[in-house]
Amino acid sequence: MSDNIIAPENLVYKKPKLLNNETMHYCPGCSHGVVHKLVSEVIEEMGMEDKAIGVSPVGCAVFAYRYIDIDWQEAPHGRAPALATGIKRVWPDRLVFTYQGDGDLACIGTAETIHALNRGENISIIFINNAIYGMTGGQMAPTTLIGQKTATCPYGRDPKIHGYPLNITQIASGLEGTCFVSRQSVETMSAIIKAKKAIRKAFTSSMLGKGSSLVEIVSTCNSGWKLSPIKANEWMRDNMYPKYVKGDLKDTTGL
Ligand SMILES: Cc1ncc(C[n+]2csc(CCOP(=O)(O)OP(=O)(O)O)c2C)c(N)n1
Repeated sequence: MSDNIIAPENLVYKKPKLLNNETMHYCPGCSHGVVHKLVSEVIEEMGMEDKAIGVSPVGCAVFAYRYIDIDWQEAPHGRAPALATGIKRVWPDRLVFTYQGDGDLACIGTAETIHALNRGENISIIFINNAIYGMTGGQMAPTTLIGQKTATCPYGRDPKIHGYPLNITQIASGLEGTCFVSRQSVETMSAIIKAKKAIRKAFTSSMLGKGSSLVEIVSTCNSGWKLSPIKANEWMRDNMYPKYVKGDLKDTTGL
């Protein structure tokens, strides 16, 4: 089938120019690759290829800088929003975003996350919530669900011992500094289209100086969850969505 009979909005496999030919290290079925593609597409569509600066985390996305051909800065674990703050304040004309997992953003980096968002820094945070520490072998994260088994809670998360799942995106939506807070996913075409729109709105509003934005992507970690990619998507739908409800939690952008 030739490209010219496919409507542009349905052409999902076209590779963005910013995504290079490096072989990604992500596991088959992992959500990171799709989100990398969306971030690349949005930057290209905004014409910000030479002005985008990503801050990569410690976690599975630690090598994000290898795959998307823009400027990157690597942050110590959890410190990406503080680093992004500095970069954006020095270069206000740049599109500055962080790309972080739930362990990075909602555990070791909770303080940096909350305070950057509360200050209303004109940065965007892309938050990959797979309810687990993927890179280090599937330990419990703040976002791990009640009853979910991980390497460090093999009998399931028990709130009496481990506390409750942290809904940091909801907290973000209650902060005065945020202008756009959204929760999306990338397991179906319609979900991918919505996620891309949210990323675009986040990036656009930070360039317009409207404040901080956060887009959570409810994600799978089939290796950490020990499920096939298809089963992982089913598990995500059945277990993650009731707790991490998708949609826009806050939008004061007027966009
Ligand atoms: C200061 C510090 N503490 C702990 C670690 C070990 N560490 C590396 S990645 C990681 C967890 C990352 O999990 P998450 O942010 O959820 O991202 P994922 O790998 O699931 O994408 C941890 C604890 C580290 N590298 N540095």
